[in-house]
Amino acid sequence: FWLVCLTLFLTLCLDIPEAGGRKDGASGDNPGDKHSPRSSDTKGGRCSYTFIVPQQKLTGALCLNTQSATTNHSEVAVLRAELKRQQEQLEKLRGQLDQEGALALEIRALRKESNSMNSRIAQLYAQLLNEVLQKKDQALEQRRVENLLLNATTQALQVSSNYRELEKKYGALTSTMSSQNQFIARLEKQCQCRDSTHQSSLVGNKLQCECLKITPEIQEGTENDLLLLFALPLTPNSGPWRDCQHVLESGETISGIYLLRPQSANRLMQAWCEQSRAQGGWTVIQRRLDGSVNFFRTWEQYKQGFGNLDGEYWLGLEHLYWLTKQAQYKLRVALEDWQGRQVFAEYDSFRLEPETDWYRLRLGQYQGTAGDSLSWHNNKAFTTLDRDKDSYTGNCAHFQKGGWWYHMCAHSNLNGVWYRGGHYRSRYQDGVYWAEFHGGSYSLKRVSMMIKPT
Ligand SMILES: [Ca+2]
Repeated sequence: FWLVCLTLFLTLCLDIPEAGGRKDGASGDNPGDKHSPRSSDTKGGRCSYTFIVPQQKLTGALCLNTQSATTNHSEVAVLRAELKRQQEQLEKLRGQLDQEGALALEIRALRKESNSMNSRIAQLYAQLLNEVLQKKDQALEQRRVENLLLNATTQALQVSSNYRELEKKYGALTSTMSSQNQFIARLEKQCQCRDSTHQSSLVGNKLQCECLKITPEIQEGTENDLLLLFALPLTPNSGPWRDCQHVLESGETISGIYLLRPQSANRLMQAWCEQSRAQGGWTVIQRRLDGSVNFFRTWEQYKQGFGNLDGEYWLGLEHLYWLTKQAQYKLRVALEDWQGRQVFAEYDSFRLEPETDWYRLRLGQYQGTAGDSLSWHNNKAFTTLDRDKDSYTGNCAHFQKGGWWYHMCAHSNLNGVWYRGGHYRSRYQDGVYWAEFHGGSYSLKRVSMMIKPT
């Protein structure tokens, strides 16, 4: 402001022609005396001041009151001081202005920064919001899965309790059955049933079934219970037992089909119990007698078992594993040729490793009349047409047409092709044979494998 005023002041009052000093000098006065004041003529009355311009280059301006005729040195000093003060003030203001300018720049920079920060914050907020929403979705999904799991667990519990209930019913039915049997026995006497001394269990069972139809008490159970009842083995007492030795010890001395459940096994199975030969108590695990069942089968079938319990069958490797796991068992192999000659091979221990070890055979000491054709297979894994675990380059099961604990390949194979008549003609050694008894090219008539706890 002071700068502006001073400029204005100079503009208004500087009506002196250029180099006014020169004019004054030309008028004849002493040009060297720069301090001597001069009164102006005030032509035109435009300005009431007269400027005294020094001869050397002018660095500032002096304005003196022309009204007072006698200006002295002190007035000039005062004016100079005033000028100096104003100049100082001006400088100060300029400094302030500079400072303010810097401040303004700083503020602008800060504002810019703040703007960019704002946009960054907005971006982060959007991101956060998105994440929160996602989390919420995940939580919902988790809750849904948890609910599903809970439902499944409830259902499993329900099934389990149903199963227990069924087992109870089954037990009750068994006892009913037992009392029915007594009732039937009395009826048989009364009706003078033709064959009161049962020649075979089968005839006995048929009689039971006929009598059951006419017994009113049996209809107390539901239809399902009856179905369950008749699906079970046709023996007077329905078990399940640990094995056929257990069956025998329970007083069931008739050979036939029984329901078994090995200890610590969660599966039920049916097997033929041989109760008359070799002191009884034998669980039959394999049998051949008429070639009615094809033994050229897959791993899964050998694992689960196949065939007919009252004819040719294979009990199943998994069943065998569970059976032989519960105690020490011995194995008896009974063989009969086409001339009716019967021999046997017994091994004082017999068990299988689990499926993870391919049901590897663990066999004890041999004794018997057939000759030892199985020890060569001891510690060998089981091989089927679709799972080659033998030591031969090819698959022995392909050539011998049945699953066995092949080595390279076999001294015995009771799961081969059942050829009628003994000696057979085939490209491969694929009959039902026991090498120590009649060699590899003789297919035996009847064979069975049985186990019993020692
Ligand atoms: Ca092989």
